[in-house]
Amino acid sequence: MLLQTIILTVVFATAYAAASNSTSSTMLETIVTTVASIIGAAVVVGLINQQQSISDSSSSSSRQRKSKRDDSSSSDDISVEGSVMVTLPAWALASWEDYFTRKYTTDEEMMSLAIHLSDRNITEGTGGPFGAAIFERHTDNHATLVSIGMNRVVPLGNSTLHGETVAIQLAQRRLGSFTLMLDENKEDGLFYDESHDDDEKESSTPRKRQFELFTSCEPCAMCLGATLWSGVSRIVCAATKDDAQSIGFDEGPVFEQSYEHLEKAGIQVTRNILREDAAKVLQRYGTSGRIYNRG
Ligand code: AZG
Ligand code: ZN
Repeated sequence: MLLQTIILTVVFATAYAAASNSTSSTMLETIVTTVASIIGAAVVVGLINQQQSISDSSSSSSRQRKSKRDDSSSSDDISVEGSVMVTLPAWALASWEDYFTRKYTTDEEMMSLAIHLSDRNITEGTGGPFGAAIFERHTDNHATLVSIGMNRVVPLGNSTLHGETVAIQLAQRRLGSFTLMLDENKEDGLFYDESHDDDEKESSTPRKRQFELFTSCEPCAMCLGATLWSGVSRIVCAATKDDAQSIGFDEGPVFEQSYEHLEKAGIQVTRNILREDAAKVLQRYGTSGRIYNRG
């Protein structure tokens, strides 16, 4: 700004001097000189402004990048380098209303949705043959749908987007919490008020909400871990790890002890619900679908 003021002052002074000193030049020449000086000054000032705004924006975005690194509580960074998109395919969004308004009570009803998602994902070419859904179980035993997921590894170029991890991420996003271990009163069920004495705690401890993960196939090693950290209180599986491995998928280090670990952590495990239906979907994919593994 200082530089611009100096330039304009010099220009006006030059123009004024030209006008007052000229004895030989005509009035017309003086006017032309003045106008040309002003236009020249305007161009110079414009160039300076442009240069300043470029350097301002680059230094503010580098400031922004730095502050994102330094301050984990800052708001979302939506730059390509600083964000990841996890999306459901269009057909799933189109069926959203239908899926969410259905009545769910039995394990079979809920698992049918997870298997349907795995099957449709193959038909529509929107990912691998795995589907999942998270339900909230209510005290009268009926359940409501919280989120759905299907394998999105190849279409979204992201090896972590298995059916289970997509459903977990969308459920947590929807509930605004990094854990599904929530209680009826608090948004984040991890922390109880320790100022209460034990008697009070017993009578006033709010009921823990129950979220259940249904998956069309037993989880791989990654999804076992994701299930543990997700805060769900139950996992229900259809096809087995062997069914997935029989068509070429590598499910990683998953052992019977892995399930025991989940149980010890308070996560109820139920397996083989509609296993044959889910295994048929895997078989259908196995004949023509892309098996991606480490290679
Ligand atoms: C997989 N196994 C399960 N259970 N779910 C997925 O999305 C998978 N992708 N690869 N193996
Ligand atoms: Zn997985």
